[in-house]
Amino acid sequence: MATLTASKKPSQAILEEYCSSNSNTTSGTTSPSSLESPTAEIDKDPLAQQKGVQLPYPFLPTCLAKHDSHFIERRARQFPADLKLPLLPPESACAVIDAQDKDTPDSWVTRDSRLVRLTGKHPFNAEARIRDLYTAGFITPTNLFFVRNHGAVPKVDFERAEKWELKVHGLCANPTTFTLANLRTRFRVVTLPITLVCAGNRRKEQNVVAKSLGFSWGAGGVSTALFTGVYLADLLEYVRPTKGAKHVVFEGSDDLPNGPYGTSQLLSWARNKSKGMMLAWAMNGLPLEPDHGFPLRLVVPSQIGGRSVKWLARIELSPIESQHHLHFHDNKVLPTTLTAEQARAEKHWWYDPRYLIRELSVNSAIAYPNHDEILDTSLHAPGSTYALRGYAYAGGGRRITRVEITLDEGSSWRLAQITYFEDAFREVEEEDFGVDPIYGVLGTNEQGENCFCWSFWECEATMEELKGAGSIMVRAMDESLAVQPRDMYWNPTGMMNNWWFKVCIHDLGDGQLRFEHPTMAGTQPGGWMQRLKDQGLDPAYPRFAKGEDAKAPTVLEVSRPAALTIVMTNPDVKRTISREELESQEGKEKAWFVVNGEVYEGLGFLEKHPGGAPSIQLVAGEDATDDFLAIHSPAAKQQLADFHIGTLVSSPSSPPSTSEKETDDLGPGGTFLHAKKWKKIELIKLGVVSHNAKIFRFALDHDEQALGLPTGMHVYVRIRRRGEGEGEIVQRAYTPLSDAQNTKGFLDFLIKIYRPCPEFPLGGRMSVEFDRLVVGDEIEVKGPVGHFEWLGHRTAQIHGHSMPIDEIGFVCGGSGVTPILQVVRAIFNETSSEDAEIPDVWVLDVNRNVDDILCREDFERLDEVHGSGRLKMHHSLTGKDVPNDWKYSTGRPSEEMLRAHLPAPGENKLVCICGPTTMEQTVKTLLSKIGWDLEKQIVLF
Ligand SMILES: Nc1nc2c(c(=O)[nH]1)N[C@H]1C(S)=C(S)[C@@H](COP(=O)(O)O)O[C@H]1N2
Ligand SMILES: [Mo]
Repeated sequence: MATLTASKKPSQAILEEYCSSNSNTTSGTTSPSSLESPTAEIDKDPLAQQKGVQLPYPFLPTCLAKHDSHFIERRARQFPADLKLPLLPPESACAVIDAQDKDTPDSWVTRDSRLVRLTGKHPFNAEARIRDLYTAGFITPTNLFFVRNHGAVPKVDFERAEKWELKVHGLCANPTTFTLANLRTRFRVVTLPITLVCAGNRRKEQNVVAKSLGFSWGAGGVSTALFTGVYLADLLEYVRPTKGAKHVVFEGSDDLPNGPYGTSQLLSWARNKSKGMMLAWAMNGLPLEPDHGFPLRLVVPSQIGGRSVKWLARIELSPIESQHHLHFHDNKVLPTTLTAEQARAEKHWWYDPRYLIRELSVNSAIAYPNHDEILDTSLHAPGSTYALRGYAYAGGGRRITRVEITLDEGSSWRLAQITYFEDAFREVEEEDFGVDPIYGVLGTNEQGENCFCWSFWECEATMEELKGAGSIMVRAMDESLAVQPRDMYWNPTGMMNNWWFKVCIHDLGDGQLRFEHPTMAGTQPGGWMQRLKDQGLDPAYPRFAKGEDAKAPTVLEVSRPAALTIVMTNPDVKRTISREELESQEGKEKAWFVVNGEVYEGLGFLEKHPGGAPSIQLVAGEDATDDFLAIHSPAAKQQLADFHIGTLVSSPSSPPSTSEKETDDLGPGGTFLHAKKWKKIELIKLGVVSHNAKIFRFALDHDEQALGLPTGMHVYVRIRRRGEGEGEIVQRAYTPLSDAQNTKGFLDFLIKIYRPCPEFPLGGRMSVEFDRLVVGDEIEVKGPVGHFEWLGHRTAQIHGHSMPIDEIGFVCGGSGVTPILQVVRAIFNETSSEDAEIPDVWVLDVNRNVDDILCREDFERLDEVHGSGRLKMHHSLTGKDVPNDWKYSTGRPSEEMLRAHLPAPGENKLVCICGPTTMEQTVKTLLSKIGWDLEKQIVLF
């Protein structure tokens, strides 16, 4: 990542600052050609060498290609006519930037104005009108292909694309970083037609029933393209996953508030070529457009679009699923019993693996007749028919085996004809297609009977039938006999909506019929659902039967839980309580606390409280409004009324105590930390370093404010637990990763996440809480704490006594490296002054696998810039996957290792240890054996 030429984006920049070592982990087993320039590989490209073929180099998306007119049309290479494959649509693009994109970060991306924007100007989320989509045919022209961007499009120009690196690492024997040219030349190039569908397709229908958490897709969140690239399975075979690898984690390079977009696949699925997962650089025979992931994306057929990571930069073989924010907080179908507000407030639902969406579900929609289409039956001869048409798709490679139409709301059905254009590709013989310079080979052989594309259906209805009907409804069935339901399964994210697609017919008289679709995409008005709702009817249970219109329609009872109005007081409670009473001995003993000006008694609930008694005792006699409201579910809030004992009244003698933030606000000159008071800090940025390490950036009070943390000291961090054990406070000392002396306005923590596992069922409780934080969340810090301080000028202070230091050794493990980095950085920073004298520094860093080593490059850089070899850095790996070219130690710290890689014991020498407790204890024992004075020369951080 460090080699990318584009301007650094914040989240990437955070990672680069600390973790660019990751980009160099290409191990020795990589073939040497990866070091050559990518252009050299293009020259060797067997495809490029075929004579007489014009390759689209520079391989640029239409959006970035040079052009002289305001309108560009490029046509991809068509397949030979005798293969009888569907024609590729012309790709056209307007060369002028849409006015709506002008003042956005996407002001360099050209877009087709026919796309309907669903989320205002930015980010860009758009779909084609269903009629445009359907008439464009089996293969959707790229410019009409739906777009789902969570943020700004990463700006990738030709230069950056040429140097694009796909880093593949983690639990594999041959971790490798690939350029695009590497992919093209090392693996077989394949092409497959694939339909992508956003899990939110048809969400507008759900949003009319009750607003979900997502924006309003119409039925156009689906499109099909020919994707060209290499099989993910081939790449996995090349890097050789090792024991323990269960998931393949993918990360894009977009810059989103909670870190880049990322998600994962089960390794067993990813390895299976018949599932068709590809790393693709081309779409419809031309380079991917920026909106679709230029220069490289993952394409996962038959699963929801959200799994097809765009702008793909990193793949990690991991023992656990993706830990990316959007892997958990997107693409879920949560139970219908939850309201959107509950889902937003109660985080644990999002971590329940049962609610993850993988494969698409069976779905269909109607394109003919269109919304507001008018059919004048009087112009048609009696007995003539209208062709109802639309699309149908299913997931998991399953074929659509049935599409049925009803004109009487499900009393009777008729079968539609289904056309599977995808079969044309399947029927082409491998030899007949050969190896195309652009498309490579057709992947349909490996695909077997799996279906990756939508099908089109058609069904005739006579004019008379349509005149006599109140509606047209369609449902499809797939080969597992799953069938679309009549009723909507409303859910908080509004995903996977697949109830029958229902079009209402209005008889306008004189033989004229007007058709009305359920909704119009985005904020466009129209559709029978909103119309019914406006009439006070429930759009989830419509009745269209002809003739029934005249009857007064019954208002159906809404079956969804209504948003709760929460009453947290007991109307019978009339007592008033003064602040003195609240803060009195009695108040403390009975655990009185205040929420919204009302006083509650916590005593009777101490034992039952899921967060344990201390969480209530901690706020005894205090105002707990913020904390209470922030961490409790609506259900818990409702319970509060039972504990209501009175209303707080303020007396003139006791001014309400001011909040911590105000009393501590020292202004830009003062430092942030307060030794006695907890101060809130807000998470403003989050970066994923690897499957078990993340960087969290928190804002201080002011941009120019320094933290106020002496070198070598720590801060206490406390977080209130959520989900299980809600409300309980977990607290631990941490050292920031950011340079505490020179960083202003924010601080970064690098947290190694210890998730629950069979050996440690609770995981690292603090790190688990960190893991759940999202941008905007607050935690609290207090400090500084610690008994060690580096004073500079070869002097340390230990328990208040200063001590001269000639040589200093550090032994660390995991994120124990961060306090050590603080001290080592401060030591080497002293060398910028002329007469600096610094001690010799030894660091021994013990980790399980190479990928677990944190801040490796920070140390290397310090050594390069300041140290002239005075930093003696050594590593040891305790895990089994030791790279072939590993030049350091293996195994847990031994006496021999400590002798070799730490200073010899003596006067003016010191060893600091920071890591997991068991490591600290072992090292301490060994050091005392070697002759170190445990009392005076060993510091445990
Ligand atoms: N890096 C990245 N990949 C991404 C997304 C994103 O926002 N960032 N959106 C996902 C979602 S939710 C969908 S539906 C598909 C949409 O792909 P498209 O925009 O090419 O149609 O991309 C997926 N891949
Ligand atoms: Mo999506």
